[in-house]
Amino acid sequence: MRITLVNGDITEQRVDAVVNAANSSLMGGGGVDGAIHRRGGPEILEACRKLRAGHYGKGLATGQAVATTAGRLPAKWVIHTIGPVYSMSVDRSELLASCYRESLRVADSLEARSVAFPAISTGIYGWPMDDAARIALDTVRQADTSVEDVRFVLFDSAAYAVFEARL
Ligand code: AR6
Repeated sequence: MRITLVNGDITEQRVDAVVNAANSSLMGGGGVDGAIHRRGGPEILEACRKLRAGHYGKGLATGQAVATTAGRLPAKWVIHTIGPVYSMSVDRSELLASCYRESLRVADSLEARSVAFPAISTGIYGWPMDDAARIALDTVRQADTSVEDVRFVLFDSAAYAVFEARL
């Protein structure tokens, strides 16, 4: 597996699957979730509504992942995963690692070979970037997956520098 880092916008990535840092409602939000729904168009929300009407009536649990169409994005699928909110008192690292593992598992089920990840939980959910980068890179490196190309798309140069130092 090849791991690459990009300083940019995940909605512009030409990959098989783009991972969304969503929330359990799957109904959209701010940050990368807002950007993906804006650029991808209403088809993505429509697909999320169908998931909620079916198997995911209570929403998606933290650490899990599920795929929808990517709508108008230059990707085939969006894999929505729910990162944990950072906590100083409870160690939720395993849930953050699970987001990466489960996303790759869903990617495998779609036969996706290239996947773009944002730095899950490092925005609104408050996870410190350095620790998030360690968990992201370790988990992806150790994953048993057929995905060949994993791209971490970091929105700003500070986040990029942190991932670069860890890689
Ligand atoms: N491309 C790549 N990375 C981005 C982009 C983008 N277009 N936009 C933001 N980031 P966040 P979370 C970075 O807050 O912390 C939503 O409301 C951002 O700089 O998007 O997992 C959901 O609905 C940060 O480093 O996700 C949830 O309620 C990283 O993406 C909640 O936020 C993640 O920031 C999830 O919070």
